[in-house]
Amino acid sequence: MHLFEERKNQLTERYETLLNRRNEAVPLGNGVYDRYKYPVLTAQHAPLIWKYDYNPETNPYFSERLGINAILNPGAIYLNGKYYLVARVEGVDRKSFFAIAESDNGVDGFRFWDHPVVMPETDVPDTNVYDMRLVQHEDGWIYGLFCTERKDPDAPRGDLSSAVALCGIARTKDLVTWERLADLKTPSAQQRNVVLHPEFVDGKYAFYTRPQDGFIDTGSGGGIGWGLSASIENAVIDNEIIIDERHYHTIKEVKNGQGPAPIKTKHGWLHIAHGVRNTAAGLRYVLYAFLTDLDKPYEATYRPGGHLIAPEGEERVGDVSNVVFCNGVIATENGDVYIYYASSDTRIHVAATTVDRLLDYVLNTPEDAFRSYACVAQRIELINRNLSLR
Ligand code: M1P
Repeated sequence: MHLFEERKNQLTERYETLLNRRNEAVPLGNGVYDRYKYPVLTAQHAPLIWKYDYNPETNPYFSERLGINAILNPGAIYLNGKYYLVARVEGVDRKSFFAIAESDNGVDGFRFWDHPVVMPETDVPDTNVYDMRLVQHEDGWIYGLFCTERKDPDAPRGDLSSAVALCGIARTKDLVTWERLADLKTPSAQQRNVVLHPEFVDGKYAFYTRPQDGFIDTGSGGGIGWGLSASIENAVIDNEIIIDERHYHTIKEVKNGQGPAPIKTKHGWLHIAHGVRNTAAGLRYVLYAFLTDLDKPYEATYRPGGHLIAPEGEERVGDVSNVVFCNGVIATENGDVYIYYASSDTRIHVAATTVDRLLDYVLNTPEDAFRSYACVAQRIELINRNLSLR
């Protein structure tokens, strides 16, 4: 057989085997959630027609023409009985774009649509777009909020790294056609990890923000912010407050950011966020959870201490190692929850749980005690209660 045909057939067979692989929950987790054995999306899940030229005349070796480097940080939504991920797909040219993969059960069988999302630009073209948060808003639209990154126009000559990160906003009814709205304006010079709250608050659109001084460093501020805007077409936040601050010697010492839009529960809004601390090996990103008041989503009511999910095993290694990051979660009508998280900016995993299990976690996990002595007292209190029960 001709080399072209042989490679095409073998690669197609390997691709279909990967997509048809069943996933399985890893037994005996921590009781809060169950990790799954295999990532749900990796660079190898990118369709072959995205990468190879299928014409033997112009591609006799059946070689990749447009490679894919990583698939990470997906927004997530459950529509008409299907699970959709709007993944961040990063080409070998470093540019990210959005593409939609769908599954019937949320834990395996994710298959990309043939075409990536065509995200319209504003008058100021995006250099890179990534990390979409999908929100089914009560106004009837599905919104996608994402980071739009452009070269810093004030960077000194020769500085080719300084960038400006802002929140791009687009909306859709079907995930196919997207209407781009104006970028969010806030008092902060830079924004990442901006999320739209699913309901109006005081009759306005409500946003979780993450103000920062520089592109990488949050600078003197940071924390998860909050602000309201009367308009979504030209969204402007005049007053930005911090609702979840960074804290010395915690998992969110260096920076933090809202994950997906919060899940509405009978006890309040359930949030998943990421916290970052510095180590000798570089930044370490973990996920944490907290609960806010149903009527005042900007007021925290429960803050379990420590991380909810930290990178483990192969999750610890990738393009940006020691990172887990979540901007997509699905809560179904029957209370099942699927947390989609990327590891080390390379691949996407799922952890399965329920609203009840997450509520049990946030309501009953002690807050961070902030000092070793106080943490020992917390643990001794647990041990003593257990000694009388075992
Ligand atoms: O590399 C880890 C993450 O870094 C950024 O997140 P943050 O702004 O909170 O530091 C983002 O670029 C994110 O995409 C990335 O996963």
